[in-house]
Amino acid sequence: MDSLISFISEIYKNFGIDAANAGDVWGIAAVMLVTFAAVSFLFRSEQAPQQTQKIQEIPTSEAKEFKTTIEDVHIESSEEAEVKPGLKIVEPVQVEGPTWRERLAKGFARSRSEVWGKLENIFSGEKLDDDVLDEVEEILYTADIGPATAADIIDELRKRAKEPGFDSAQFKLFLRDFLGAILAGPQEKLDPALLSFDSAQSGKTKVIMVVGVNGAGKTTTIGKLATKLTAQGAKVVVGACDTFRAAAVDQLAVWCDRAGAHMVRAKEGANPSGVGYQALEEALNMKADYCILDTAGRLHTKGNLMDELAKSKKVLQKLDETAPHQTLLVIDAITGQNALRQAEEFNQTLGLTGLIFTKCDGSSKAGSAVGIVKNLNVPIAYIGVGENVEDLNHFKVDEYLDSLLQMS
Ligand SMILES: Nc1nc2c(ncn2[C@@H]2O[C@H](COP(=O)(O)OP(=O)(O)OP(=O)(O)O)[C@@H](O)[C@H]2O)c(=O)[nH]1
Ligand SMILES: [Mg+2]
Repeated sequence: MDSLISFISEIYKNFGIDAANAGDVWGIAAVMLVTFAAVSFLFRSEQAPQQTQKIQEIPTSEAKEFKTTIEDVHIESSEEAEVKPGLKIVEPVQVEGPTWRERLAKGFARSRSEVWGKLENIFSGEKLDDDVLDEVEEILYTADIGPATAADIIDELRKRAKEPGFDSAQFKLFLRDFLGAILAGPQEKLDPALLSFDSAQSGKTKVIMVVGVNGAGKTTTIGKLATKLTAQGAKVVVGACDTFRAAAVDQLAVWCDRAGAHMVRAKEGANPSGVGYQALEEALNMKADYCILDTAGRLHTKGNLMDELAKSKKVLQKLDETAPHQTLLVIDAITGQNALRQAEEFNQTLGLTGLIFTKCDGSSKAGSAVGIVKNLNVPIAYIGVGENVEDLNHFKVDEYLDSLLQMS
């Protein structure tokens, strides 16, 4: 033992440490051991984030067959979600901000100034003769309500113009009633569970498949929707089926993290239907109230988007033959009349149960909702007027028309 102590003392001396007796030798050794343990603990903590990011950094590969994809799917709890540098995420606003009515009015400002307000100006002080009616018709076309609806309005206006005292206020009331009649019918088909969560009615997992062309606002809307539903006490699972680019999945992860929703994600390039299947399986195991699926707006393969979405729907039915219970099409209001063609295609392939109009704030085309609802006979579930959680709300016909026509 003595020779061991003198051997260690010699080593200490080489480092300039003077250990006079056996107590000093063991004391110094103990201090060194504790220091080493603390340094290695700190070092490991710094490494940890890089390890959890690994799964997101696997490069895109060819799309794999459904079976293999299931194995690729990585279940990620909201706590694991991370923000990648450069990712643009808008901070949610505080509830004390503007009311929904104020947001809607602000959102429709462009539609009013560029379209609906002009109608009022043209009409005021003028007789509703053929020239004025031509002008009204021209403006209605720019409102994107659809040529057939615009023509119907003009036909009706010709009759009403002959009525004594038909002034601009009556004209606005007429427009509100006319457009309201088109929108109200399909709204009756809307499932109330889409609008708010009722814990007394919970029991079966509701599967909501969200579709739309790229950039329409699917991911943002799902983030807002998940936030609203979890705030009402619902258990929500979100499936990141858009495996086209990693940034899209990261964007969703941030929303889910904030919402307290459970997210199911896969490696970039994995098969979307596999992710949907795994998300629903996880939602059923967790007895979640909602399973919301964020789908791709375009594919990384040359495959057809509609075929892929139809396949995803079929795969879900292996777990629940009634799924998806809602297939919601997100439409960017800026798209105007082109949105009708898109909506028809999605409806034909998937049988849409609802529409979500986004970006009504950045566009003068908020009227396009009328043409699409009329043609598809599908209700509008939600309307978006900005990038924050509070900028999404249930669609209500009266609110929409009052804001658009500045009725109150
Ligand atoms: N002004 C405004 N911007 C919105 C609204 N909804 C979404 N956005 C923005 O539109 C952009 C595209 O939204 P995403 O949610 O990524 O669209 P996406 O359909 O998921 O797009 P892909 O994943 O590429 O298919 C984002 O910058 C959103 O912040 C809205 O109601 N108003
Ligand atoms: Mg997206």
